[in-house]
Amino acid sequence: MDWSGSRGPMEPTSGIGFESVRRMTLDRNALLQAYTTMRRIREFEERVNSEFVAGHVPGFVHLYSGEEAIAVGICMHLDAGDYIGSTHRGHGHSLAKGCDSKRMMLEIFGKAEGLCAGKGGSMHIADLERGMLGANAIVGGSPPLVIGAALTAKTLKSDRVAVAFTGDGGSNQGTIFEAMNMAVVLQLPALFVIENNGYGEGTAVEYAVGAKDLARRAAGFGMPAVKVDGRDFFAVYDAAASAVTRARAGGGPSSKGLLIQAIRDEDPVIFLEHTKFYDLEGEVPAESYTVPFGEATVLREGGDATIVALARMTHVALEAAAALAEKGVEVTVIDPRTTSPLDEETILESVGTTGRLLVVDESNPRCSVASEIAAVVAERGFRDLKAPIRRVTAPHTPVPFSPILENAYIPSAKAVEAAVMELMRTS
Ligand SMILES: Cc1ncc(C[n+]2csc(CCOP(=O)(O)OP(=O)(O)O)c2C)c(N)n1
Ligand SMILES: [Mg+2]
Repeated sequence: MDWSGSRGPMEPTSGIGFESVRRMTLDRNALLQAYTTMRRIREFEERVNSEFVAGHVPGFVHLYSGEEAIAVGICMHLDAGDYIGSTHRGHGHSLAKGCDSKRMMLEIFGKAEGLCAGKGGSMHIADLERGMLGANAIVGGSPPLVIGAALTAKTLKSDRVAVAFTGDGGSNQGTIFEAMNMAVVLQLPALFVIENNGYGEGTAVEYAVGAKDLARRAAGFGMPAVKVDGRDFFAVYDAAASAVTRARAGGGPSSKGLLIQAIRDEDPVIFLEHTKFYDLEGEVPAESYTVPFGEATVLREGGDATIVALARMTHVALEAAAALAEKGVEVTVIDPRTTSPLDEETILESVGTTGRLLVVDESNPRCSVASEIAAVVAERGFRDLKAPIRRVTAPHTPVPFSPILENAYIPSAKAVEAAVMELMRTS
């Protein structure tokens, strides 16, 4: 939310939006809710202020007067289970999120019946039952907490979102940069609301922000941002509608295939990522999709031999298969995709047709997946075999350091091709 732009921070907004067609999207009840919540925040704080001035309130208080439309415009899109993290100016956020005003006031007075048993006061009001993770005396404190909540929401596969409120001054803290980056990288259902009231204590935003435009910073993290007049409830409400919907739907780049399946699985999953895949490019569906565990994929079909290849070795096997085809030898290439569970049936079915099996694995041969697959076929498909099972693996030695030796160590397409030819000869 930004007050900067053509108008000065404190100039009144013209056409504040009440005649706007946007108004039509809210029914009477919603309009009343918006108005009464903003009004409740203002009156609550007027009382806090008079009590503070009279010396009745321990500690310090920061008021949210004039910013009510932000908290209410955002929080009207949130459900009880959604999370918010607030600033040192947290009364408005708390009330907009549904915290009990009486228990908030008791907290501000340091009473045992307060929301935090009177231990926190104004700058530490929290109500976990309402998803209010807390006001923060530490400027820039809420974004890291909020992405933790967003990560919880994502891990639990809930559709909850988490909103971090921060001031313009707070937006210069390293914590928010780290949180924004992590939110994009981990695809978290998080929303960052920068309440730009023109000043961080006595320092003008024009002085303190190198980029001049706070909203444009978001592009550097790969996240969309909008800038709206934070005094215009309707503008905030509209902007929040699409932002919250996007966060709830988990917008942005996402994990796909086996990785997302692994993340969603209830059991612990070991996901082995081959760094040599990082350079590979290929077409993938735009939307997120899953690949079930225990379902092999047949990458190429041929009747002479079956190659079961693991991970990057699928590419090596396909290269060998193309070379073999030129020699008139047609092979099936199977990628099991997962080794536990292992799709034994697809492998056995293919071996039933070809009668020959070569397993290609980049690991060492002893106690390996290649040996396991060989054993499964020996046990369950022995009668189909026309030739002894073969394996092409790394040697039974540690990985050599020298790049030349390492290249020789990793199974090559040539080695795979030679092994298939050997299979053809021995049958
Ligand atoms: C880490 C940290 N540094 C400094 C302070 C002192 N401090 C309290 S409020 C404030 C200004 C915050 O400005 P902004 O984020 O724009 O919030 P506003 O008060 O304008 O709503 C500062 C620097 C603090 N509380 N925490
Ligand atoms: Mg400020």
